[in-house]
Amino acid sequence: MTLLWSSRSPFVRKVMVVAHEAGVAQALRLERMVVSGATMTPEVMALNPLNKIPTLVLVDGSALFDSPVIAEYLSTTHAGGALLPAEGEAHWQALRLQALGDGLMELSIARIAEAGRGEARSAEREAAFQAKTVATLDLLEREAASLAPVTLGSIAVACALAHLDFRFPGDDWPGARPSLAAWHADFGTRTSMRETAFQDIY
Ligand SMILES: N[C@@H](CCC(=O)N[C@@H](CS)C(=O)NCC(=O)O)C(=O)O
Repeated sequence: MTLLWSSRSPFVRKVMVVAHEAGVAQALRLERMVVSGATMTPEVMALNPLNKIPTLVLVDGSALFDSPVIAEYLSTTHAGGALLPAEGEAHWQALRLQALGDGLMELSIARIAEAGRGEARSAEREAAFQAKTVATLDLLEREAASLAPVTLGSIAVACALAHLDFRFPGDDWPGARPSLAAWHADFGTRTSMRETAFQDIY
């Protein structure tokens, strides 16, 4: 399998962490891509018309996207479903946490894009992105105990928080959120997280 990959994408990191936790990281060939919402990358477009990474190319040449689909594929096909409980409250809790983690990532990407808009940069839009980020972090602090099982959900949240640390070190989100910070520090010691650290290379 080939993963269209970047060392800077939180969505890519999420599926890489899932691959490590599922024991299939060695089966992935990584192909580095430089993508941007404002341009098209032909190698990505040929496989995923949305131009987004991660995109996973299976052995038969077909492509899977987006990251929740790839994460579920790697989890349920290769880890016996352990990272996504099959049913019941645990199933929906894992997916809900994944949505929160993915949403945090989207907000961070939006903040980066806004900062790059030069004169068109909008303080109002930036404030809205910040407010949604803060509200999501506050919710995760209240629900930190639910992050204990290693699932697609807790992995997504861990990667979103790591991406905040990577891109917005001045945010100091851990300062007022001791439970979330303690959980994240502990999660960061997992081999899957240490093997997939963000790198700002192009
Ligand atoms: N919902 C998608 C989001 C993926 C995403 O936005 N990836 C970014 C890189 S971090 C990307 O490929 N951007 C290029 C583009 O939007 O054209 C997922 O979960 O995979």
